[in-house]
Amino acid sequence: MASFASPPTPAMAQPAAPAAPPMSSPERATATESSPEDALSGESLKDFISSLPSREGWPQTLIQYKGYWFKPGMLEGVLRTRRAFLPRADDVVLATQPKCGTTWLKALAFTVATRSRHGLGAADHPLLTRHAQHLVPFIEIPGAGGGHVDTDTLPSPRLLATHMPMSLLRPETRSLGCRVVYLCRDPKDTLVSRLHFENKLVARAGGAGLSMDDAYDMFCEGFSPYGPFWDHCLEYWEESVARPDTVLFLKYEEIKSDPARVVRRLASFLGVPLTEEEERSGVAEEVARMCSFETLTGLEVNQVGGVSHGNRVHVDNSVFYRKGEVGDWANHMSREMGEKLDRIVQEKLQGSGLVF
Ligand code: PAP
Repeated sequence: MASFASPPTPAMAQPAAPAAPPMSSPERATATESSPEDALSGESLKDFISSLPSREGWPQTLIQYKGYWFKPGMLEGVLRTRRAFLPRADDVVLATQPKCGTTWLKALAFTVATRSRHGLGAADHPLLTRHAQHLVPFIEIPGAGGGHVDTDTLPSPRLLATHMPMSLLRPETRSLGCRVVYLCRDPKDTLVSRLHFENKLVARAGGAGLSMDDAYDMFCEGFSPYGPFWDHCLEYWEESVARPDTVLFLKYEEIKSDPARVVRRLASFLGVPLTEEEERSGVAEEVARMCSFETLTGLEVNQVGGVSHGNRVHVDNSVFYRKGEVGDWANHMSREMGEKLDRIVQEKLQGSGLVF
C-alpha cells in the first residue's frame, strides 16, 4: 500500500449557515442509498433544509433528516457530501459520533498510517506542530481542518473523518469496499463531554449555557447533534458484524485500557501491520504515548489558537481536550440518571450484541 499523506496546511474557509424552520414527516434511511435531494445545491438545497422538521433545545436549532438530528450548517455539509464527495476504493474513513474520541482516533490513525514518512521520534512530526483534528480532514465539515480542505485534491490513499451515520455515507463507500474505523464511547461520558463542549462554545459567544438536566432529557429522547446516539452506533456495529474486513469497530474505553493493542489492530486494519522489528523496538507503545491525552495536552499547538467557522462559531484548539477519562459522568449526573440512560440504550441495542 502507498503511504498515507498529511493534508496540506489549508487556507481559511467560510462555510455558509442556512436558516432552520418548519415541519414535515421524518424519513429514515435504511442503507447507504441515493435520494432525490442528493442532486440539490445552492438555494434549492437551502430551501430543502428549510422544509425539514426542526426543534429547539440545544444552543443551535437542530434539523431532522433521515431520522438523525443535525446543526443546520452540518446538515448542509452532509448533503453537499452526498452530492459531490467521490469515495475512492482505498479511502480510510474514521467515523465517530461527536465527543466519542475523534481527536484521539485521528491522532492514532494518522501516526500509525504515516510512520514510514514521519518517524516517531522526529522533531518535526506533524503531531507536534498541528492539531490532531487538522491532520485528518472531515469530509462533511471542510472548515474544521484548520481551514478549507479540498478532499478531492488529496493524494491516495486518503485518511478522512466523518460524523455522518453509515446510512448517509455515499453508497460507493460500501460498494467500493472503503475501510471504515468506527469509534464509540459510553453514552453517559459522551453526553457529559458534549455538554461541556457546547457550553464552552456558547460561553465564548457570550451566551448562557445548557443545564445537565436539560441536555440529559434531550439525549435520552435521542435528540442530540448526530443523534439518536444508539442508532448511529448500531448502524456501524451491524456493518462491522456483516463486513469485519471493511469496518473496524472500537470503543473509547478499550483504547483507554490498552492503547498499544489498539495501535496494533489499527496498523493491521490499515494495511501497515507492525513488523517484528517494530514490535521489538516498542513502536505500538510509542505511538500510544505520543497520542496520549497527557502528551497532546502538553503541546503548545493544542493549548493556543483555534478555528473560525465563518463568523458564527470559533472553536479553540484546547476545546477538544478536557479530562479524557472513563466514568467522568458520575461527577455530573446522579446514579439514577446514569442507570436510566443505560436502560434506554440497552433497550435500543437489544439483540444486536452491542453493549456498553
Ligand atoms: P469531536 O467529536 O467534536 O471531534 P472528540 O475528540 O470526539 O471531539 O471529543 C473530545 C473528547 O475526547 C473529550 O472528552 P472529555 O470531554 O470527556 O474529556 C477529550 O478530552 C477526549 N480526548 C481528546 N483527545 C484525547 C486523547 N488523546 N486521549 C483520551 N481522550 C481524549
